Amino acid sequence: MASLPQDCNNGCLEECMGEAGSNPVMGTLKAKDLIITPATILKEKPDPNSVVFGTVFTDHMLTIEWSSEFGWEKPHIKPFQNLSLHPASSALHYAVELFEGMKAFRDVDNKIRLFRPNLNMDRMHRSALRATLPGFDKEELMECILQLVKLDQEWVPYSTSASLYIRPTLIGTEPSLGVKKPTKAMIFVILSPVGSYFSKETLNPVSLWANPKFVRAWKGGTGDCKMGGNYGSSLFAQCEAVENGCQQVLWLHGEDNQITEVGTMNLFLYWINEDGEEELATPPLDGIILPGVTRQSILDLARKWGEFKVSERYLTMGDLTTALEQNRVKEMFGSGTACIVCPVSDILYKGETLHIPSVENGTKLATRILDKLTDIQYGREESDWTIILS
Ligand SMILES: *Cc1c(COP(=O)(O)O)cnc(C)c1O
Ligand SMILES: *[C@@H]1O[C@H](CO)[C@@H](O)[C@H](O)[C@H]1NC(C)=O
Ligand SMILES: CC(=O)N[C@H]1CO[C@H](CO)[C@@H](O)[C@@H]1O
Repeated sequence: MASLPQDCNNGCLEECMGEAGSNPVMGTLKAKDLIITPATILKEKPDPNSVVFGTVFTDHMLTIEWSSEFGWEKPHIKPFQNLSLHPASSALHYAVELFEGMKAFRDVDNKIRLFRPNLNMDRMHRSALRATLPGFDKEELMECILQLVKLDQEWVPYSTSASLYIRPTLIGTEPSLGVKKPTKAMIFVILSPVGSYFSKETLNPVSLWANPKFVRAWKGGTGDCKMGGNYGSSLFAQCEAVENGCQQVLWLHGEDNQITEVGTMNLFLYWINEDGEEELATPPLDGIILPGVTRQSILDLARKWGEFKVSERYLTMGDLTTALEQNRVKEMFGSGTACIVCPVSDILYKGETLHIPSVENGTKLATRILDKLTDIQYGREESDWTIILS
């Protein structure tokens, strides 16, 4: 730390206290100011089920520049192109950066839907403030994103197993090596067609590697924000998981080895709890858990069903091993936008493989959730959780 140049004795405190982007005389983000420069050459659209996740992009992108001096500039939809950045840009040095992940779905009548995008905008705004990046009008950004998807609507796969992944990003572009709140920033949004995660009939289960020597997030940290640094620093553990024959990391926390998340997914345990109650449990949002839109949707659904207890509670490796010994575990699964639900089959922990009987128990709950959420996303069921592109 000592070697990093610090600017905090020349007015940083004052600067950090100001509410970024809130000065009414400065430019505010407005969708009606959109400048659209259409691409002249359109790319060939691939078969979404044969592309590797996140490697193919559509014809257009959205960019919006910000400075503390002028606020938000006019949003611009333009041909997909490389960014030109100052090499000192703070996103590149200090990970002053955050992102979102959401999807657009095409139904059998060719209507295009987004799933609870307001929750992504809320989370993006929270991440921005935590990263000292500028705030923005969430509805206006949403409208700009809708216009981008509309322009590239032919890229939303004609398939109810594929979708168009939307990646909003906000980066600090401060052209300075000083570790400080950026006075320049940029939002950009890119789109990528993605295939189905599963071959539908079978929910492929994953094996997990649980080793308390790595920690994903801690109280007071940034694990509850989708900030880029959280993910770059998780790759080393992910590589060890693979070296140990597992597919993903089960992130543990604390002396009691609390179960927190799996890879970049939230985690659910469906079991008979210590008190003999049928329960769907997921760790509480105490600052170390990323508040997933899928997580929230699963909690909302299960509470509405009212068929079993639904809890946001701590779960430790000890709780899990005892429950496994006593045959009380029904299913365990991860949740996220990419796969919706992803059953867990095994956990490698302290040199032993714990088998989770998700598949033996029919992945009944995971399958029910998957069916329900995909019915909503692909318009087989009308829901106020989706917005339709007009
Ligand atoms: C994005 C993410 C999730 C899942 O969030 P969704 O909004 O459901 O896609 C869960 N955990 C982590 C660490 C994530 O980055
Ligand atoms: C972007 O930059 C890379 C690396 O220089 C280059 O290979 C690629 O062709 C560029 N892409 C576009 C769309 O200009
Ligand atoms: C709680 C529950 O239903 N557990 C069952 C899950 O599957 C295993 C293996 O088939 C059974 O032994 C459990 O009873």
